[in-house]
Formats: sequence, structure tokens, C-alpha cells
Amino acid sequence: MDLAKKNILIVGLGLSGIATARFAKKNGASVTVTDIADEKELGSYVPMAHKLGINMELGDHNIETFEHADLIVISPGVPHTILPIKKALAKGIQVLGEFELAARYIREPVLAISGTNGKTTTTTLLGKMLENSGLKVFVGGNIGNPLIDYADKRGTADIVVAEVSSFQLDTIDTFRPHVGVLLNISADHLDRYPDFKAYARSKGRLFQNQQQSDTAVLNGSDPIVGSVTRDLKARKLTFYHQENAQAEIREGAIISWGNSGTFPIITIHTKEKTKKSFDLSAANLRGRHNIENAAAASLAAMAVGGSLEGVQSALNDFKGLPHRIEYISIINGVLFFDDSKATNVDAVIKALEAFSEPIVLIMGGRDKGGDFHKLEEPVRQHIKKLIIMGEAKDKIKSVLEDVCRGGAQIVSAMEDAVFSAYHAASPGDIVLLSPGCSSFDMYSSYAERGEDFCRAIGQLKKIRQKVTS
Ligand code: UMA
Repeated sequence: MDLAKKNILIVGLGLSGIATARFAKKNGASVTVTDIADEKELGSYVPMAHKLGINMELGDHNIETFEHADLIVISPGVPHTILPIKKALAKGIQVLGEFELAARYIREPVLAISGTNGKTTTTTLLGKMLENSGLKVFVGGNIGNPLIDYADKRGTADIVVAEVSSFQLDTIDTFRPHVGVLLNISADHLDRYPDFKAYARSKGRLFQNQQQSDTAVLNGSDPIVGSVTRDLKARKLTFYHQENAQAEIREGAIISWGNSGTFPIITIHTKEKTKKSFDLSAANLRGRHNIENAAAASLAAMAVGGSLEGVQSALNDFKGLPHRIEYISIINGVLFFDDSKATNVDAVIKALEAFSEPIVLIMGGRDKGGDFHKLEEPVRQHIKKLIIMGEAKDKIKSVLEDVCRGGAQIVSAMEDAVFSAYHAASPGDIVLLSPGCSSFDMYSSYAERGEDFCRAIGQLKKIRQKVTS
């Protein structure tokens, strides 16, 4: 694809937009970037764009600019259904997502990981498994390292491991991953999609261009994954928990428990009827969903020639990722865990399943259209008290207050949430931040929310130390 002298419009001036602008400029295009946010809201991206010498149209989208572009490249956070894009498409103007544009320049095999939850953990683990197997790996995509950055450095890695979101899949056209991994599908982003079916369909797009020589790694225990991957051309490698495994698994992985149930084992079954096992006794992977992530990464790594030692050593060394059921501290026997990345209802359910101790749960934020009724049973079973904050507080309270044995309490700030949770907990209990909502009502990201949680725990620790000294 030749960008030289083309008039390219980039929509969205964030991480993807600035990286795309840099790439297009370097390739000789005339570049304009537009964003509905104004200069003040866009912060440091504006001076970066100035430095690149690109035109900017900020504060609104001008339909005329869309209609006069040779090519429009949209950032993942920009819905492809907005009016200016529809108008441009009607005029026959080519519209691509940043991910699709990048993929058109990459010749190395791409391993793409999608799913509602667990993408970043699996992408990180898979990258490490391949690195430990002696390969040069680029890890990028939705994980926060735009794929277009690799298009600029193409040829420097043997293989690309890319996290792909449904937003990025919405705007692919020719993208064909050598290995596509689909971890799970549950309700998320229903503030952007018309319904759950549309969201699930978007995930299925991961496999649409694959051929017989490609591989699909699939969660065999997830019926929605099954329903969107029925007619694939690619070879299917499926992972199951032992209790759900089909009597005769042809190719794939089975998760079982070793040493009287103390640690998980992933056994990979090959077409040649050989078996290779990895044990997770040293891995820091809390919860059933994280073991599935490890099985998916192991299958994908072995499918592209990863070594037994490389895969096992990456599993042994994995310490988990920040803001994903991350252990933070212990105060007077109460353990604090940060799961700020749990921005949908299913992620909260998975976090609750990862503990056997009583939990005081801090939830809330901006509602993404999730069904909080799905939390009724897990809350009844696991939750001692519910602390709720953010825009969705009244909705969550009305659904879950009566099913929680200790009731629900609304607070207005993280510090109040942490202090109230601590007072409701007893030694041996867990205080868990697992919001089930996005952070954008109070924070710029889930990471900032998680850091605020940790800061409030630090405050609580200081006060407790003063009291006890
Ligand atoms: N904007 C417009 N017009 C619109 C809508 C938005 O101009 O109609 C503008 C916004 O004002 C904003 C810009 O678009 O300034 C932001 O674009 P963006 O949301 O695509 O943000 P980026 O910084 O480019 O980050 C994106 C991904 N963000 C989203 O998908 C929302 C990042 O994933 C990704 O890491 C990055 O590209 C690099 O590839 C984040 C994410 O939250 C982590 N992903 C979602 C998730 O994981 O659930 C999908």
C-alpha cells in the first residue's frame, strides 16, 4: 500500500492516532488529524502532532474534510458508525482501522489474541514463551503499543504477538492472523454495540480471513466462542477443563489438577497422539480464568514452534500483571487486592471465583451496559459487604443490596471506599476492588483508579500505624 502523496485523514488523536500520523508522514503522505476533543483535553498529543508538522482539526469533525480525503484511518475508540465516516463511505472513500493499516505492511507471522477478558495476560505470557524459546518477538496492539509502530520497524522481529480488541476487529478487512486466539466472550462494551450479538460477531471476525494453513486456538468451554467459530477454515486447537473435556480430544489442551488438586497441569495433545505437559505449580496465576489464559498461550506458542523449556520457564516466571487481581497489602490480617481492570460484570464474577475467603467488594464506575443481575448469586455466596461508588452506584445498589448479607453502602471517594471496606472486614477476609464498570466517570483510566486504591490503602496503613504505636 503506497501512502506517498496521499491525503490521509486520521480520526482520533490518542496513542493510535499519533503513531499512525508518524507512520503516514514518514511514508510521504500529507496528513490531517481530527478529534472531537479540543486542544486542552488532548494534552501532550497536540505538541507531539505539531512537532510532526501535521494539520489538526480539533473540537469537532468537519464532514467536508472526511469527504475530501484519499484514505481515512480511524483509531479503535472511534466507532466506525459515526456520521462523517458513513458520509465518506457513501462517497467511496477508503476507511481503515489503524490495526488493519499496520497489518498490511507486516510480513512476519502475526499471532492475534482476542476475548472479553484475559487478552493482556495471554498476550504477555505468549510473548515471553516465544522469547524464552529464542525468537525475536514484537508484542503490541490493544495492549498499549500500537501495531502501526511495528509496521515502521518491520523486519526486526521473527514473529508478532498482538492483542486485538473488538473495536479493532470492527475495522479489519484483509487482516489474517497466522494464529488467532479467542479466550472467551461475555457482555461488554454494550454502550457501543447495538446488542450482545453484534459484539460477539465482532469477535468472530478474528478468523474471517484465515485459511487451512492457519490456526485457531479456542476456549472449548465457552458456548459463545463455539457459536461464532463454527465454520472456520483454520485448524482448530481447543482447550478444556478436564471435567468438560470431550472423551477423545484430537488436538488441543486439557487442564487438570496435580498433586491432589494443589496445582494445575496443562496437557497438550497433538495430532500425532503425543502429549506434552506443563505444570503451573510455580506460576502466579490466581483463578480458573487465568489458567485458561495460560493454556491458550501454551497452545499458541507450541503451534508456532515454541520450545518446551521456553513455555515452562515463562509460566514459572510469570508474576501476574498490575490491576488484575493484584495482591497489594495486608493490614491487621485483612488482605487487599486490586482488580481495577475488571471493567465488566463477567470479570468481577471471575475474580470472586478466585477466592475462597469472605470478600468485601468495592464496585462501581461508569456503566457499560452490563447486566448486574448476573452478580446476584456470586454476591450471595462470596460477599460479606458491598461498597459502591461512581455513576452506576444507584443501579448496582438497587440490584445487589438485598442479596448481599452485609448490605450495600454508597461512598463518594476511593478513600472512603477503602476505609469502609476495612472496617467491614475481619482478619482473614479479602478487600477486593473489582469495579465491573469503566473508570471514566472519575479517572482517566483503570490504571489511575487502581493507583488511587493503592494510595488509599497506604493512607489507611499510616493511620493504623499511628494508632497502634
Ligand atoms: N474520538 C474522536 N471521535 C469520536 C470518538 C473518539 O475524535 O467519535 C477521539 C477521542 O476524543 C480521543 C481519541 O479519539 O481523543 C482516542 O482514541 P482511542 O480511544 O482509540 O484511544 P487511543 O489512545 O488511540 O488507544 C487505542 C485503544 N483505545 C480504545 O480502544 C478505546 C487502546 O486500548 C490501545 O491500547 C491503543 O489504541 C493502542 O492500540 C485501550 C482500551 O481501553 C487499552 N481498549 C478497550 C479494552 O481493552 O476494553 C477496547
